[in-house]
Amino acid sequence: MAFQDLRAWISLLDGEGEIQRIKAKVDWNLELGAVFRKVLNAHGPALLFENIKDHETTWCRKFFCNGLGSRKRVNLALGLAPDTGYREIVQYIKRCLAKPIPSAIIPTGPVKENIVRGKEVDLFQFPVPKWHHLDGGRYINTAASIVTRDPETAQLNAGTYRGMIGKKDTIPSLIVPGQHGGIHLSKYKARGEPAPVAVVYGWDPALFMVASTPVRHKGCSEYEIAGSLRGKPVELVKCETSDLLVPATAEIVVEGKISPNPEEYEMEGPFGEYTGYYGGMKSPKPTIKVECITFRNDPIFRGTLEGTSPGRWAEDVYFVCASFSAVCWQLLDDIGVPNVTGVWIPPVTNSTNMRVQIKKIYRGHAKQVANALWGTNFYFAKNVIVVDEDIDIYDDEAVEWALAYRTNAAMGDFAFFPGTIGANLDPSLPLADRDVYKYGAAKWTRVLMDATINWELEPEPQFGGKRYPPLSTDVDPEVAGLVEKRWKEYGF
Ligand SMILES: Cc1cc2nc3c(=O)[nH]c(=O)nc-3n(C[C@H](O)[C@H](O)[C@H](O)COP(=O)(O)O)c2cc1C
Ligand SMILES: [Mn+2]
Repeated sequence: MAFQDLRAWISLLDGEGEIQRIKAKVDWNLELGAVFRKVLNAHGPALLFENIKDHETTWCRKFFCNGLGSRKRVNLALGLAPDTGYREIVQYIKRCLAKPIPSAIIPTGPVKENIVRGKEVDLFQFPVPKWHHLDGGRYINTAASIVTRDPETAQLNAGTYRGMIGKKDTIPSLIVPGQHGGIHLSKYKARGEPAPVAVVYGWDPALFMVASTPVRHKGCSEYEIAGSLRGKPVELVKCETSDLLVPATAEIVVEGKISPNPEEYEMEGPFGEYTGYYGGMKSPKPTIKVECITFRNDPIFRGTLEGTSPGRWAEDVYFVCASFSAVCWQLLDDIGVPNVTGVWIPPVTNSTNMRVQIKKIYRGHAKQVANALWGTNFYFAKNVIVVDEDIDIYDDEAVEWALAYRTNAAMGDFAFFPGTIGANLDPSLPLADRDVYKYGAAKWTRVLMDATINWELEPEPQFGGKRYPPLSTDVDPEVAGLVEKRWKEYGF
């Protein structure tokens, strides 16, 4: 479903009764984050803060969040029926990933209504929250899309990478080296050139979804994948200070450069992260030096709270579970692993636990799945559970049962793959193993839990030579029929 801009999305949410406007004065300093946190934990509505302390008369006075903070709202954003389940959402996104829609470049758009440059630049004009009390600063880049261009291939990329306000014109950022944006930065660094960057705040929710998902976009960018999700080309305009492209109807665009010189890095971190813990060490990080800001009249700023822990939710998990699952499934298909019938990364923890369902055709099939995943840049598949097609990967009870009765460590059903790339924000790693600036990637030991029926098992002669005994919970059909017929007689 295509939304012309953030405003069109907000008005749809209004019509659906899915947004609450907050007119009471709210402090950007911790209070806004605490209100949002309480709403998230209660699975509440999207929020539009219209009265923010210290921002009564700044360039930007409004703050929007939680637009995607429920399965219903993810469905509304995608144009699916509001009660569509994740099984269908994953399949829908997977289909969209396969057919990008070319973007259109247009001469200008509302994002150019206001343009400030050079010394006028002042990031404190935006109602940027200090989200959590131990955060290293006011995190301006949370639901923001960071646009860069590969200096070799000219390919654009848009990724969600966190960044905080350093000075009034700087944003030190955590752009992990293995991410597409990180790869671009390293190419500029190797040339000794600054990397042009544009940061997009507030547009069609499709962009936030794809920029937050490691979509593969050979020969195109996240914009064309977003076009596919929304079913309409993305209209782009050229930046003022570079040849980067941004949506013509975005609320706000920050343009700048990241210097390759570590002496120009500024301190960043820590920040309340997706794991539900604070993450990312306070350290000097690549820093966007802002040269220009363009924004619409009366712009709406957009941000999000990350992090789940038991009973506590986040906005992004509602779509990340589906979009990451779709990406992995597409990946396995493209690599050529046969008979993958489903992939699911449960939403509760923005999880590094991943479930894959296969129609098993040979011994070693589950290992093939794990090897394929671990050979890619997809960094979420730390613990991979593979099940047979009779186990519903969306059903926790079914997966638990398969893990209980279809795994046997002695027969190699748990396989470890040490020393792989991993996620630097995973607090279960020793600090040294999280140092992405020293090693380029964090260090994980990946685990396969093969909960498919093991084809090495001896057939059981007493049950007709099958590898597994019959299910005793299946009642003999004749008796089942009899019981059915007599059910009322038993007093039920
Ligand atoms: C709210 C949010 C914050 C994120 N913050 C970061 C971050 O600070 N650094 C990072 O490298 N990835 C971060 N990610 C994950 C990336 O957005 C994701 O991996 C995406 O695929 C990056 O784009 P790319 O594949 O084009 O590199 C974040 C995701 C979300 C949803
Ligand atoms: Mn990308």
